[in-house]
Amino acid sequence: MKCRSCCGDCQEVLGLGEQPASNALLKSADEHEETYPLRVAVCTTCWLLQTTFDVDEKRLFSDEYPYFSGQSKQWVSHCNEFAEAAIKRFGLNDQSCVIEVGGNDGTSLLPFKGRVAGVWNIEPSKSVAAASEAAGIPVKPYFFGTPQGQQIQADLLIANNVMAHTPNINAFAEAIHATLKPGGTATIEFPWALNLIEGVQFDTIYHEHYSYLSLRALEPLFARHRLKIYDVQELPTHGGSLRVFAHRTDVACPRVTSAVFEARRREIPLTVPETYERFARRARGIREQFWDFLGGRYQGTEIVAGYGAAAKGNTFLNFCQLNRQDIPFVADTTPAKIFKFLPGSRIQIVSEKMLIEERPKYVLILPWNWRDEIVEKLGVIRSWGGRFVTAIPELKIT
Ligand code: DWN
Ligand code: ZN
Repeated sequence: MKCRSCCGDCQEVLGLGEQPASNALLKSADEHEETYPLRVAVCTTCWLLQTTFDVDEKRLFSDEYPYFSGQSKQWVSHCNEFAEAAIKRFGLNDQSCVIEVGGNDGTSLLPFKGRVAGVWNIEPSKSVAAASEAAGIPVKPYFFGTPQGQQIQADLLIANNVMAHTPNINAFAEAIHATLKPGGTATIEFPWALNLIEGVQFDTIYHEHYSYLSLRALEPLFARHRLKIYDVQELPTHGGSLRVFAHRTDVACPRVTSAVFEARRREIPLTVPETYERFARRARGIREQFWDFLGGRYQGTEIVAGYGAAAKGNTFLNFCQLNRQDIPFVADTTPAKIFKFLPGSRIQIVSEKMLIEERPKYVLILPWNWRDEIVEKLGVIRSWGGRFVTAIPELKIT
């Protein structure tokens, strides 16, 4: 296949089986669902890691999109801290415009509200867009990079965990250029492909994520669209993310920081084919390890409940071919998810209260990226000898 960014040749890295869309929750356990081949490949020219099969984005980011970013306290603090730092660093004031692409329920624009001239959330999914409007964050309801895009321009353009969500990464990059005021900055956060590979975070791979981004893959893409990355920051979110700062190249650009040079150096392993072979071997090893854990429960009678109906959890459950015989239910706090069924595995989502009532011996935390927050709030399971389990990057039972 040809690379979605530079049209170079790609080599397959890992197959994760036939999988449904990760956020397409089912209303009943026997509802029909579409599945699509989930495979990742890497471009040997620009080293962009990417899925090989494009599911229509309108199917993935439907009107019932159930992921609300405001559900995690840590994410809310992350957004608040960024807003404070950005207002200071970019001197944002009552003349400035801040735009977020895929701003979901408005969580990260909220702290800018009232402190700048205007904020806009470019968000096509109706469910989360409605929550954004309700929170007082106005929405432009279109897919960024598509022709119907309105011409608004930003002093600060935020694109957090969204650039992977487009099959047409070139149109997205071009839209960043078009949406930035000449002296404006775009800040783009994504789970860093370096951590995905080194931390065997294969569950981050699902149809919604068409690309797995690195500085190396973004720099030539941005250069083609008259954008330059002048700074980067490493972040702990989503298993280790990178935030890049990009500027238009048709106007004077800030000096490139040493952090950019350092990140480029750290990414050298991403240009070595053996890195990807090792990653695929380790992903299959994690599955074996989890099967061994499930098989080893006392006479198979101890309940292993799931916690967190995360998109990444579905990749894991479906790659391991698990169902409600293995994990009888998964708890989640998102009202829109409770009582629905996970795609593929068809395990029911329940409330946190129901999980506690069932007194499971093990609680498998599917969004391992929120492990600390979840372990702290669910400490009550210790009172009946319950233990927490995470499977990635290796089985951990505490
Ligand atoms: O790119 C994407 C990332 C950024 O967010 C998306 N396509 C969708 C989503 O991925 P995810 O679903 O893997 O994200 P999370 O944030 O790891 O999912 C956490 C899940 O766990 C949510 O359903 C909320 C839930 N949760 C909960 O019920 N109680 C989370 C916490 C922290 C809690 O205390
Ligand atoms: Zn490429």
